[in-house]
Amino acid sequence: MDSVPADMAFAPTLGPIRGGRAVAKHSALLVNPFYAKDPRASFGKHVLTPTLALTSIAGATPPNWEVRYWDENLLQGSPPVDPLPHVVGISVHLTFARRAYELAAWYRAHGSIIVLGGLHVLSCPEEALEHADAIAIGDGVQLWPVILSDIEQGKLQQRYSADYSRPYSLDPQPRRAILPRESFLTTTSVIATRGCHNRCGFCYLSTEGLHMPYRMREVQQVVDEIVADGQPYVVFVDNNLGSRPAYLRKLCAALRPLGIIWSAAVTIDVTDDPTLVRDMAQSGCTGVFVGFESLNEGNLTDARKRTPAPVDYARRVALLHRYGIQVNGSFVLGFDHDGPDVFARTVQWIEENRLECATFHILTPYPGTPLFRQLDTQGRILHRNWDNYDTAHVVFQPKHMSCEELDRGYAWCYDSLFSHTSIWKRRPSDSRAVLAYLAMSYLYKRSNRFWHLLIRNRLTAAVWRPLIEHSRQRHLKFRQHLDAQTGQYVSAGV
Ligand code: B12
Ligand code: SF4
Repeated sequence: MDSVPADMAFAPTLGPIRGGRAVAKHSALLVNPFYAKDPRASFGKHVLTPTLALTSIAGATPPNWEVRYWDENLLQGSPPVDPLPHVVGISVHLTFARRAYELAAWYRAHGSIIVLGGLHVLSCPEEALEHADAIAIGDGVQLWPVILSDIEQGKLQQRYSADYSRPYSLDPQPRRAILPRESFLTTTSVIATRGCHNRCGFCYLSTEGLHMPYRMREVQQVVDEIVADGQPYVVFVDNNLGSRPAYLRKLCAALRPLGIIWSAAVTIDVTDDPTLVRDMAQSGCTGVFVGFESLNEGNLTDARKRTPAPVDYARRVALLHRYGIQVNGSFVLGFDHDGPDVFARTVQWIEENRLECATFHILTPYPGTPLFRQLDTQGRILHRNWDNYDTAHVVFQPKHMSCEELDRGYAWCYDSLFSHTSIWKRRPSDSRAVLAYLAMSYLYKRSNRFWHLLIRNRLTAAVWRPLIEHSRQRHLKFRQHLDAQTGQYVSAGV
């Protein structure tokens, strides 16, 4: 395990308050606060693509306001105060809530107006309100222009709320021009759908008070955004791009002529229809992030996750591989049916099925979810220090193992998966794809010092762009091959 460089473990120091400055009228600064990085996971994931929250809000900013962006995780030091923003909008997730509040206090002391929004504001509005001039509960795209207009008119309220039932097509395009383009693998984080057909008890989507019906954007809107940003690789940040297979098929048809490559989070039932998997591959899908969560059916039933049975996961993974789609499996550890054997069983399964990548999470009860209520009622919540609710720390008492066992088991899973032996075991069965797989695996999973260097020096895009272009070219060839053999089994492992 790599050690964590100081600037990835601790937020930048905030300088002394220099009062008496005039705010720059009609200027807004949008901030993504710092969070500590897990040394066991890849640092690369933090600069894969930006959160879409702030670019979406920037897109909804009225034209008479100037808007800037600051992401503390890009390691460029202390956030800007010169010129002093009139309004500072900060995104709050529970893992960086404390930092968001520190930033709020700091900017407030300088004289800016503080607006807080994001998932944690929805889960814990009273807590957030103590640190803000105004809070936005729910969809910031609807609320942000109203808040700015109220500030202009001197009638700012403390709370603003909007649910997610408005037609998605009414949202303006996110404003990606505010991003430092050199700092991300790709700036095209894009969203096509909102919500999910499931409501798993541990997922933030089941937070009390969150009303997020499944919504799909016009396919053409999505395509226009992708074309406008001009990047070869697109990351869909949807909770589950595969919730409506008919929509996904339509989207694939529209993406196909663009010649891009893309990845997305889907549930494994996307493999119910092999022709949909083929359509995904032919439109440029090179990787999917799949929440398998657990290989134990009891855990899935307890979580109320509607999903194919774990015994059928292997066949489904093989189908994705057959169409050259890499699988990053997400596994949650510490459910009530998990004993100390869960770690070795999970890693063994991942290796047997040659998942190119996996992400492990210690079960984490997000406030407001059914899981939180259940564990709280059972007296199993250990503390409410949100900093550690990052799925890398044990914050509840597991049923069939000790907290230490869960903590050690989690670390062991990552150590095993990122080991030379495991990387080699999971190589694609097509020998032509092995070299590219090894290069990507080593760069992504075993180069955290290198990532630190790239991020600090804003070299992420410059270094990754040739690799992405190489993958895209390989995929275009693979697609030709698929086109020629439509309906047959192909193993390219791109
Ligand atoms: C991209 C992404 C990442 C990126 C970047 C995250 C970042 N903060 O910079 C990376 C890969 C680094 C990442 C890492 C992690 N992530 Co993440 N991530 C996402 C993902 C897929 C998309 C986020 C996004 O762009 N959403 C789209 C925007 C438009 O929606 P939104 O954020 O809710 O914003 C809206 C409102 O909340 C509000 N709003 C938000 N901010 C603001 C600010 C203002 C001023 C206003 C007015 C309004 C407002 O308006 C927006 C428009 O409606 C979400 C899942 C999802 N689909 O949301 C998970 C998600 C946010 N991640 C999650 C988790 C758990 C993590 C990790 C802890 C996982 C891990 N162990 O690695 C890490 C740690 C990072 C951290 N501490 O935040 C959870 C959070 C759960 C929770 N209750 O907090 C989510 C919800 C996934 C899930 N289903 O569990 N993540
Ligand atoms: S399937 Fe995934 S996104 Fe959907 S509710 Fe469950 S955990 Fe959340």
